[in-house]
Amino acid sequence: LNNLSLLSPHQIEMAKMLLEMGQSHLFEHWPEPGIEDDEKRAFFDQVAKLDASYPGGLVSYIKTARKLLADSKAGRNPFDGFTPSVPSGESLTFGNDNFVQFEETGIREMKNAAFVLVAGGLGERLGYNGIKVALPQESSSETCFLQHFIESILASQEASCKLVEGGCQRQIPFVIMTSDDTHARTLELLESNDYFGMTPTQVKLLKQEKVACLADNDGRLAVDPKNKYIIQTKPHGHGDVHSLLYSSGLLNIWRDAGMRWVLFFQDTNGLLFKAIPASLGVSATKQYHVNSLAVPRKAKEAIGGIAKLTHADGRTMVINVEYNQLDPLLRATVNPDGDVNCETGYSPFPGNINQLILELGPYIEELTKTGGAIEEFVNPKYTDATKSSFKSSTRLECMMQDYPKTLPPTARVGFTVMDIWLAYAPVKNNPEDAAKVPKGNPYHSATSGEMAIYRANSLILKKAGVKVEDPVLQVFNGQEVEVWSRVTWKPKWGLTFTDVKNKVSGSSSISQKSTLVINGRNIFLEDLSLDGALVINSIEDAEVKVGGSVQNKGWILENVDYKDTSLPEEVRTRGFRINRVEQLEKTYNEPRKFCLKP
Ligand code: UGB
Repeated sequence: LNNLSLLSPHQIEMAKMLLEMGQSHLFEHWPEPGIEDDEKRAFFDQVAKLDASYPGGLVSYIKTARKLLADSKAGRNPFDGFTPSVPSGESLTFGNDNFVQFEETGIREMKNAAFVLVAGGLGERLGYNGIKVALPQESSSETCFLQHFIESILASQEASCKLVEGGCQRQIPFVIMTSDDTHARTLELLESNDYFGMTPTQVKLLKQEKVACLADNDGRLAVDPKNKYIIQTKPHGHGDVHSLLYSSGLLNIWRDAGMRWVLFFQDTNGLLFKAIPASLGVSATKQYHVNSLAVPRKAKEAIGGIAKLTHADGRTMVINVEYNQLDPLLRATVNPDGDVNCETGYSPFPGNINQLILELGPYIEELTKTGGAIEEFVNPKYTDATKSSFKSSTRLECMMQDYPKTLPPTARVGFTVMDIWLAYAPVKNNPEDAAKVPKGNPYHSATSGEMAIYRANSLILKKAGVKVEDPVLQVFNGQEVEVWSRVTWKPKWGLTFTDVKNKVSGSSSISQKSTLVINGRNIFLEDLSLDGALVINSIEDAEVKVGGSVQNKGWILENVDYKDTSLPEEVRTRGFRINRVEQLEKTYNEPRKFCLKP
């Protein structure tokens, strides 16, 4: 208290609040005024920041923490009283009429959508030292995730505006949620690459702040062990995206500009944009306020399951139940065996891939009530069964997919299940952990993420009529994967299945050892027989017909060991590198028609 004289009126207020909230331990070892005064002021700067960046301030944070910590100690299940059942949603099969129809509707709606990428996570599980969006999604074209996302949004914008009579100038807004861990490097990646072709003002970065750590069950804030003037902080989770969007004022700007949808997505799923047009079509057709994208899920797979929860008092909600909660919930209610596969070989609960499509109007209405606050949880690691102390400090967390939890029963909450090969192959696990994934479950590694892109592109081409040779099985970093022909294309070449079909004609074939990199828009495959590597680059106004027989030694995948520290991390995490032995590379940079027929 002697130190109060050092403080500004606002800082004094903060100090009183902390004392009232049982946080006197924070000042226990503070020396007399005159000693370390700057550090004391800096402490209050941090307190003010923590207070301002949490809805309801620190008082609210500490109160919620006490309640959730007491629930956790008592072993209270957040789903007590709820019985899970399998909800109904839209299940799509790639390429059939229904799918094509939804894609068409989706593309029409795309100009009314804003995209939000949550990229504040560092990806501890992946063990990569850079930011995840800078990782190449595949190493044939070496396109990084962020570039692919931006080019997909730009291609969607263009395709959608083309459908408007007389065209339209709409620029699809793109928000990236960053954190202190990722902000500077994300900005630097954008700036050093001219925003990958997007207008810089089209992109907005919103930085999430960390929250205070909790030292014990009484909700005492944790002090940094090395510096008594710093409160320990940790990430609060991707759920922050809702309060950040709300406080940024962007939602109202979008609404006033005539936008109708907000699409949320995660940082390393290279397949996602293949699923977006059709899912947005589902949202528009079914008028879903909330549409979660989902894929068939293996029981116990480490992704959340979408379930309908019905409470004894009649309340129902369709919500993601995280994988660690689904099994106990099922055991306690409808199935003593817990989370098990059904006769299809998959869990009856679709897997949440954390891609959400929200209708903007109802979203704003809801956030106006909640301020964007999302139901939180706490996950302390206790030292023993008495649950009286923690191994290390904990904090409150929140997840973006918990948004529907506060919605009224009238809200239209649905989901769209897609083929897994089309929609979901995130890069989350390091090689060692991926190699330990039970056989048959997805690895979710850099290796599987890249292979999934080749497989999806090969399967799409196959469906469009190209003869693509069957894959071979190969092992990289201890993971057995299907290796398909390495086919990649720019989003503007084939955003939808219809686009791809329009680019392919006659009778074309691609052998398994082949690589095909399509780097342009108006490139048409006609009676092409490819056995080797072919790279086609073309400018916007060139039109290139690619046919004939291309045969060369091609690009070979060579195994590398992830422990070999002489190699770049991007290569090691995949377990292979591409040896570009021989290829045919053609570049067309004049605005006219060309024909490649070797
Ligand atoms: N993220 C942030 O932007 N800020 C944060 O504070 C934390 C993360 P993870 P997670 O796809 O398999 C989710 O860590 O949270 C970003 C779903 O909850 O990769 O363990 C981060 O940058 C789960 O239901 O995933 O699990 C990244 O883009 C399931 O769908 C994103 O949030 C699972 O993803 C996800 O962060 C999955």
